Amino acid sequence: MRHVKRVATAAAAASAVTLLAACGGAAAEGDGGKELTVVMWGGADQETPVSAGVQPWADAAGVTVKQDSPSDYAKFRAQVESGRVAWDVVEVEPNFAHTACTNGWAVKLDATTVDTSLVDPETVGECGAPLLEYAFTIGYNTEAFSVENHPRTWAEFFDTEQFPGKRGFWKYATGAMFEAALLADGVAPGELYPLDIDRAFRKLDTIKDEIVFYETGEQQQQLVASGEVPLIQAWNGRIFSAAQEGQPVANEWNEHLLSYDQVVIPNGSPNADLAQEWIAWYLENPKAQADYANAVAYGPVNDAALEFVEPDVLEELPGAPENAAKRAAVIDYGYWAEHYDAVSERLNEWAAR
Ligand code: ABU
Repeated sequence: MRHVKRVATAAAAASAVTLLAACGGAAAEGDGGKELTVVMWGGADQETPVSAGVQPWADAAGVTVKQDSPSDYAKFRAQVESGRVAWDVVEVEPNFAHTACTNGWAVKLDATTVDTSLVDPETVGECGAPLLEYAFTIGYNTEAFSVENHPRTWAEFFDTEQFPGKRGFWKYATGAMFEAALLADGVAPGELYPLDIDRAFRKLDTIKDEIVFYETGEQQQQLVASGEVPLIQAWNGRIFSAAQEGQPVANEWNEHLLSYDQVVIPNGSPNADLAQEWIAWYLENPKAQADYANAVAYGPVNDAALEFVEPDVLEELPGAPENAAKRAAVIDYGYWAEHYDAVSERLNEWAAR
């Protein structure tokens, strides 16, 4: 994992906040035992990072793992501001990790517990530790489009005459729809940032009637596998795991956009010390990361994991040489830390029109 772009430490916080008392979370420990509540993006593919990446640590440490989903930035902030924090570890995008850290919604990684030297420093924030590397690919339904004849570029993804049917995008501004629209409109990959949002909206206007937004990874898989939305801007691992289950879907890697997620600890988490311990364990455990990669084909964050990844899965990772050669760009989360709120507001208004 060597290709990501750090969130600029100087990036302005996207939102102002009045932080209420951050102590004394609301989550009670059921039977007095140790608990850790983990929040990710939901669906079957949340089971794997938990079973491979959290449970072995929990079994050894005598901790009961609880889960919630999907990650939700408004809920995260509301929990912290109300002082009633039920979540302990939350998978988020790096721009949110940065914003949460700057505003005091997330706690800093404890350097005496968490050894971040084990992973690419570009992926580490003051509050966020990397969990996985992934790519926004062109996901397609293989019954609607063949391996030989499907969109291979974002320009073709936007071409509804040559490739008819609905197009799916993640409903969040960071879901890479703006990057895809600009690439489709002819912007050179190296000149994507700062994003020309007006130009991106003009391009999105051209296919607006065909756009379907998904909220969770599970919806993404259902929409493309059912053929309801035969073309979707996808998370590569969701398409990989659906294909493994026999669903008629495939990733087109050409012009993919590289990304990664981090985990953060909400300020006021009732089990923040355990959360720090788990993060430390995860970064130190290549086998756990490899088990996760083998199931979902997301890139591990500690390169030592690669030796435990199955050869056929290695080829499906964003860092595989053949895939990496097809990369259009790396998502710039420094840009997004600054612009997320404003672009989200515009996106919501545009979608509602
Ligand atoms: N943001 C991508 C998360 C990976 C997944 O849940 O499939």
